[in-house]
Amino acid sequence: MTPAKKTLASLVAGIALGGMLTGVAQAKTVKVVMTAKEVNIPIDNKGTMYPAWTFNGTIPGPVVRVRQGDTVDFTLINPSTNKNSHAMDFHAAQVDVLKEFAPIKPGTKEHWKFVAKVPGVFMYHCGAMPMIEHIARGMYGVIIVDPKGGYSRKFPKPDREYVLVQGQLFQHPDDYQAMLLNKNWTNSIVNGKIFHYDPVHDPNARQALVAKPGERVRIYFVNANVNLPVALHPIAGIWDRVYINGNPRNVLYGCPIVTGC
Ligand SMILES: [Cu+2]
Repeated sequence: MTPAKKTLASLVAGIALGGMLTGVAQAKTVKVVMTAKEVNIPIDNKGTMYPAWTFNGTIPGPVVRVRQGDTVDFTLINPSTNKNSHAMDFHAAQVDVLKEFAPIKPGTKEHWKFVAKVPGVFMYHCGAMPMIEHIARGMYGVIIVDPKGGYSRKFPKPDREYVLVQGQLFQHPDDYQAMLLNKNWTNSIVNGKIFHYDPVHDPNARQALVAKPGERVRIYFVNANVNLPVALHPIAGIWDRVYINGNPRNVLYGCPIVTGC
């Protein structure tokens, strides 16, 4: 197995978050608009292009962040330039799967709302068929639902936050039968690129996760692999606290590896 094929994600980087949770606040409505884009994008640090399907043109799609109790006012646009139907499935939403999550054709758009009732870090993804191909090609992302009570002793305020989303890259992007059988996958990607933040294994890597000594860093991790679990391990370190699915009530202490994601 090559280093690229390891599912042990080297913890080196991610999408830095700016908006941090502060005190208790009133519930609000958060407008989110996403456009399904079938585009060629670089899949590694050298710039190798890949025929991706995306939300807003990137893998993963944009991070959505709301507070528990907020209403997400969502619009999905599927431009007429696309060849395929697309959909949105927020794992933070409790709605009618046949209605809100239904696919829409190119040249159309849809609008729906949901209340984010449960705190945590949730995947979102396209649910159009073949779903495994839409996800493997890049139609996934993260919604963070901050707890309505704010920070606490059990859920202390971090100094830095990062979002890491792991995906699985397949040799043939349109061979969904191989994806179902977990065949012909070639690389793990973190936030859309092979060795994205890993200058140890890739001299072309230009980004890394940074932190000063003594800082508390919170990682929001989502496994968007279509057919593999992940064992997320900080090399030469131990997770101080792990919140399963990002819910502050699901706290574990002193974990070297997080499995079952
Ligand atoms: Cu799709």
